[in-house]
Amino acid sequence: TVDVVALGESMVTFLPSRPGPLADVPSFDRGIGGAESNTVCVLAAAGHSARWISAVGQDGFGDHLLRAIGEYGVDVSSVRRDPHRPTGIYFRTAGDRGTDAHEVAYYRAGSAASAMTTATVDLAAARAARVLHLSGITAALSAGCLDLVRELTARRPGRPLVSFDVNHRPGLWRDRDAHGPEVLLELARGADIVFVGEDEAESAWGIKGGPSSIREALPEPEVLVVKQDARGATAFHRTSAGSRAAGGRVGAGGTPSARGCATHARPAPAPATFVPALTVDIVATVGAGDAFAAGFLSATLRALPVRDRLRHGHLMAAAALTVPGDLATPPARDLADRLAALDDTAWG
Ligand code: KDG
Repeated sequence: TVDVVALGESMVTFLPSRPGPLADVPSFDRGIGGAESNTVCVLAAAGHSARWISAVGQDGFGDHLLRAIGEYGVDVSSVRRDPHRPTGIYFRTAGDRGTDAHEVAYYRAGSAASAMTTATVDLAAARAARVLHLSGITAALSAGCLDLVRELTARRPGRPLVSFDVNHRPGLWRDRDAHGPEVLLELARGADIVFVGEDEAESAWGIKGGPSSIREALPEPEVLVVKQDARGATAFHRTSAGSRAAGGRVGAGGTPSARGCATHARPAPAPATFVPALTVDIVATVGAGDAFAAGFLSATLRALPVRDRLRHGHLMAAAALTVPGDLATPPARDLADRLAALDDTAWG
């Protein structure tokens, strides 16, 4: 059993050498991306044992992803090599520094990862974790991938704590039969920890009233984290008697059996905790949500109070916001020092 498993598609990413529309960018730098592997790389860099589960092609891009993600200390031994399908890639353009006007061009339809199903993925390896991190992107890739996410978010005895980042990508749902927003709500209801953007909840689900309205629509998860862009984030954490969180191996969860046998008779009300974000000079917002989830989960695994989970999330997000690519992973010691150096006034 590892601290955290993340399952999802990763891609080789191509970052523009200068701002401007895709048609005008003359060259690109290679990076790696994929929301779930981004999260698990940051967690591994923070000292957690971590595994990434996916499929990549039997090609050079697949080799590169396995090597690059492995170099973060992530176990990639459960990633399947598919001889018949390619590794997905994507290109990104950039707005001028500090603006987030960018386009994304995916080349991932028919990729090795989009062909993942419950039959091809090692489900036991996915479940052998304290936390299993998933996102709505996987559900959008294919009917087989959606079944896989449904299987892993089904409440059953002994499952790990399931973390779900909604990650609504309208472009990926466009050609699918399933209706993305409804599916994402259904999947989020099955998770223990849910991350969603306030703007995302409005665009996907039409929820306008901010964090408390989102919580009303999504009372089931033990922990709901609403990200509010540069302002901060609000977490609802149900801890009182009557909830499934009767204390356990990780801070946000109960014992596996207590969690797995969840009846959601009536969820106990969850108090809201708001922590403002750190102010940074933003280079690119890509990967910030993934890093935020990593910080929050890292602090959850260490059973820290919810305020500190949010602080860790903001700190990791701040690092990702200040680099052009998806990933910025300062060494664990550096992070600990930076966190200790921030007194309460830094958080507003
Ligand atoms: O969160 C960053 C991701 O969006 C990026 O790495 C690409 O996973 C990706 C996706 O599917 O959009």
